[in-house]
Amino acid sequence: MKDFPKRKILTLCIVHQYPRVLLGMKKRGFGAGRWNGFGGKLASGESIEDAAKREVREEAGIEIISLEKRGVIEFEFQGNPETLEVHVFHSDTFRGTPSESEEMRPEWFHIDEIPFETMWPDDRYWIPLFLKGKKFSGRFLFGPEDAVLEYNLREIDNI
Ligand code: 8WZ
Repeated sequence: MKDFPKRKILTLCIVHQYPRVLLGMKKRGFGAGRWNGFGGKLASGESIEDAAKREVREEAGIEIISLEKRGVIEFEFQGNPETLEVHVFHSDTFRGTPSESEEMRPEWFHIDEIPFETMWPDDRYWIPLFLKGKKFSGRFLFGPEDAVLEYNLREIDNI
């Protein structure tokens, strides 16, 4: 008997070496066809930070050195009781050279040329805060075609 809406935890890591960010084109699965940071689900027993680093290693072929949690965003899809809780990380230091994986095709973007039209529709709201070094928390409700029906977003001092 499921009485409580399910929460699924996801990580999302954006490498930011001013004035560029590293994004990946998702090649298959959830979010395919969109540029995004690197991330995904936790493996069993794994911490959220370890999952964030592992996903970047698996998807972009680089080893994250620095990692800072910058945001937590809840996502809901209209008509679906499941909540996605995405933990957003900032990294500015890594080892290696980004390389394409089965999952993602990495590319650097100048911060003035972020491809918002080909990203999740929430990104245009929170990425400006992220790039200014702010911490934030928010919630987005998506409707048909992943349109943003409602959202809230606020800066926070402590995450
Ligand atoms: C997003 C997102 C619903 C949703 C999910 C994700 C996601 C998948 C894996 C990690 O995060 O990422 C962004 N930028 N918007 C919306």
